[in-house]
Amino acid sequence: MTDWLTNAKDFVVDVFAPKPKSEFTVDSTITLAPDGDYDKNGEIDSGDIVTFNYAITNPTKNEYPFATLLTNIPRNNLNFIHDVKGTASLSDENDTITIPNLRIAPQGEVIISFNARINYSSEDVTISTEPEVITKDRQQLKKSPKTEKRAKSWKGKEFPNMMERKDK
Ligand SMILES: [Ca+2]
Repeated sequence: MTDWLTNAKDFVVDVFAPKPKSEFTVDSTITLAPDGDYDKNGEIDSGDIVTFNYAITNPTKNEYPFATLLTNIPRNNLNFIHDVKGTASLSDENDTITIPNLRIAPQGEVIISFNARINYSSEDVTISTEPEVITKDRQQLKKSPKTEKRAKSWKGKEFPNMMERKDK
């Protein structure tokens, strides 16, 4: 193999080799919840239920007891927070959602998710989260970029009958 080709191959291997994570990270996604897509169009609309998912990764040797995940979710476009997983406590005070009392172990990972229904709205609304993890002394460990999704208005669709009784 010629030198330039060997060099090129080494370069490619180096670029694509998985690198061990060394930084504290917090990632978020917003997806349609299973069975949350009420109008079955595969898109997020007002009235649908979405899942907020968070993955906190701590590759360091430090333990963070009593850490808090600030979702920075604007709470006003959401209702019916349910199906909370990965945490025993969730606060939806102060118009946002906060997950307190997390124990983040050294080289540990914390996965949290919950579902929320998007309010019925005659306007398109944006739902978003900008996750941030702070220590018990309120020092910032990590703040990640905002994840946002557009939820379409119910205009032009049949307005669902909220009073419909399911138990008849
Ligand atoms: Ca939908």
